[in-house]
Amino acid sequence: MTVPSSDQTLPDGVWVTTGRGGLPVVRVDVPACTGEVYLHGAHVTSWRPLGAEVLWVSEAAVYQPGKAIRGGVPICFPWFADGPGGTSTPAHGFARTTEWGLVGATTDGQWVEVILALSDSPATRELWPHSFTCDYRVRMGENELALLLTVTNTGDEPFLYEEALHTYFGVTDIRSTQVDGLVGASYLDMVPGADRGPHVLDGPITFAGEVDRTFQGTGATAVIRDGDRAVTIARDGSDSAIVWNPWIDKAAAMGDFGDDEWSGMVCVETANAKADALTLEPGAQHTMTAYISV
Ligand code: TA6
Repeated sequence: MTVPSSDQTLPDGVWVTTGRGGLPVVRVDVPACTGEVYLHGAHVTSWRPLGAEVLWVSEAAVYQPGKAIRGGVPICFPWFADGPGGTSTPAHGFARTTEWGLVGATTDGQWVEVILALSDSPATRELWPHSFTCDYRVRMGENELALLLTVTNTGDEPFLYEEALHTYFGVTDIRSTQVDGLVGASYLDMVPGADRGPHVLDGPITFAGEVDRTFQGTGATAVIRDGDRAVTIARDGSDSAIVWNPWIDKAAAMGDFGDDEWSGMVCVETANAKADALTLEPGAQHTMTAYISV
């Protein structure tokens, strides 16, 4: 369990405590918002601007080492799904199931920024033989949650990687939800048995079954329309977006996803995946940012 040293000074409204499953969690409680980030996976599990939760976490989520928390913002790194070659495990990489270090937190009285870091270790090098650091800044405010993931190649060989902020959003009912902003973008249909494509999106994304689309080559801003609510996901340094709802059967097949929870969530993910995978030269770094606003 990596918690700040005793002399770590955290600003008022930010503290480390023991969360679900006995895992260390950074809690934020300032006038603008409350929120929480588990050190496990640097996993944001709550952002409540003015008391209203924006993220979704399954009631059946498991909080234990080695298991990704179902919901919030899992960090997929250094690959997405089963990776560029289709053979990488664990699914979505190891960052979301590794404990990150808490570097510190700052505040300007309105927003709070929590900074976490991950670097290579014998365990990560077993899975992915490269030296790296990840710096993750979680900036929570009244109107925006900004997530900034910076990857640095600290080795002496170039490496190729994928990354995603696999964000789960709560919605009233997926059957009356739509995702705007990606019209005209090219996507791969990843639903098992579907024509993979690529396809070009010709209208808003609506949901009447499992949807699993990996958009490529687009930095367009997506908007989740949930009744009179709109949640905007703007991206910087991201050329992929993934939109996912498991629908009934896939939800029932996941042990950490309630059978009836499928209608209350949608993933709109900020990523660089598949054809948008990145190559970093030694010493180079890249930052991908999601700006989530309500
Ligand atoms: O982002 C969509 C996706 O790749 C889906 O295919 C589904 O597998 C989802 O991620 C969840 O993956 P997980 O490994 O967290 O169960």
